[in-house]
Amino acid sequence: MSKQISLSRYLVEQQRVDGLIPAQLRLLLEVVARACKRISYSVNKGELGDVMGSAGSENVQGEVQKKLDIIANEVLIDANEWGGHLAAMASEEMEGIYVVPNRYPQGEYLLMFDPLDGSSNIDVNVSIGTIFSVFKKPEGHPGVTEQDFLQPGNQQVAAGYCVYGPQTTLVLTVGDGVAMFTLDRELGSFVLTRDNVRIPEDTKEFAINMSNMRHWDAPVKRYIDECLAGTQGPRGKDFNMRWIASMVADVHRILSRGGIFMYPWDQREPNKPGKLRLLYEANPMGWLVEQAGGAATNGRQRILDIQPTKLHERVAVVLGSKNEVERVTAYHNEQS
Ligand code: AHM
Ligand code: MG
Repeated sequence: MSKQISLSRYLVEQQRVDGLIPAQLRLLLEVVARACKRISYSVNKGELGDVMGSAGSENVQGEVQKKLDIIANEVLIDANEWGGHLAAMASEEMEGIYVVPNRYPQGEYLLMFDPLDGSSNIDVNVSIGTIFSVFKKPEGHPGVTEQDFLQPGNQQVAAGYCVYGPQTTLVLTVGDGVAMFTLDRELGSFVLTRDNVRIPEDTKEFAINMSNMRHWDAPVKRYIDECLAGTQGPRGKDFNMRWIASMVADVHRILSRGGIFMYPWDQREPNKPGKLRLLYEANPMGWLVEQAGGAATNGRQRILDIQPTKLHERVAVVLGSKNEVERVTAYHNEQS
C-alpha cells in the first residue's frame, strides 16, 4: 500500500525537515484547514442544513450576504481566535479588522480571508471556496492596527484556498511550491494528492465574463478578439472558454491544466480598479499561481508588488499561464 501523507505530516516535515515554517505558523495552518473542513460539511448539507439563501444583510461593500457567507466567516473566527497563533484577522465580510480578544494569548500572525468565495453559486450547487492569506504582524509597536494589514502580497508567509466541489481540496503554498490535499471524508483528514504543481506556460483556454465585453478596455478586447479569431487569426490556434464565476474553481482549473483568468477593470464602474479584492483574493491567488510557475498582474504590474492603501481595496486581475499573462500585460503597457 502506498504511504499516504496527511496535511499534518506535510506541515511537520515543512517545519522539521526543511525548516521552512515556524511551529506557530504550522499550527495556524492546521486550524485554518480544520475550519475549512467544517465549512465543507455545512456546504455539503445544503438544503438539509438551513444554510442556503440570503441572510437579509449586506456586507461593507454593499453586497447581499448569503447565510453561508456569514456561517463560514464565523467558523473561521471561532476556530482561530483562541489558539495563540494570531494577532488579528480581516475578512471580506467584516468592515474592520478583528483583533484577538485579550482573554486569549496573542500570536504574531495576521490572517485574511474571503470566507466563501463565489457566493452566487451557493444556491445552485456549483463549486465555491474559502481563500486565505497569512502575514507576519509588523514588529516595533504593541497591539495591532488596520495599517498592519496593508502589506504587499510579496510579504505573505502562507496562502491557499479550499475548493468545495465534487471533492473538497485544500491548496497551499508556504513559499516552496504548491501542494494539493484532498479531504478524505472517512478519515476526516486532508491527504496530499499533488505536490510541485506546475502551470503550463502556454494555454488555449481563457476565463472571463464575456457578458461585460462591451465595457472592456481596448487591450482586453484586443486579447480576447485574437483568441476568438482562432486558427484564422494572429494566434494561429483555437481557444476554449470557461467561466465558473467562482474564482477558486477557475483558479483550481488553471493550477490543474493551465489557462488564463481575467477580471479586468471595465467601464461599468470606472472609479473601481476591478471587482476582486486585493487582500482576500488577488494576493493569495497571485502567489499560488506564481509559485506554480505562472504569473499574476493587474494588467500593468505584478499584483504581489502592489502596496495596498485600504483593507477592502479592489484590483484588476490577470493570472495564469505565464506567456498569456505577459501578452495581456504587454498590450496594456503598449497603450499607456
Ligand atoms: P464573491 O467573493 O462575493 O463571491 O465575489 C467574487 C466572485 C469571484 O469568485 C468570481 O470570479 C467573480 O466574483 C464572478 O463575478 P461575475 O458574477 O461578475 O462574473
Ligand atoms: Mg470572493
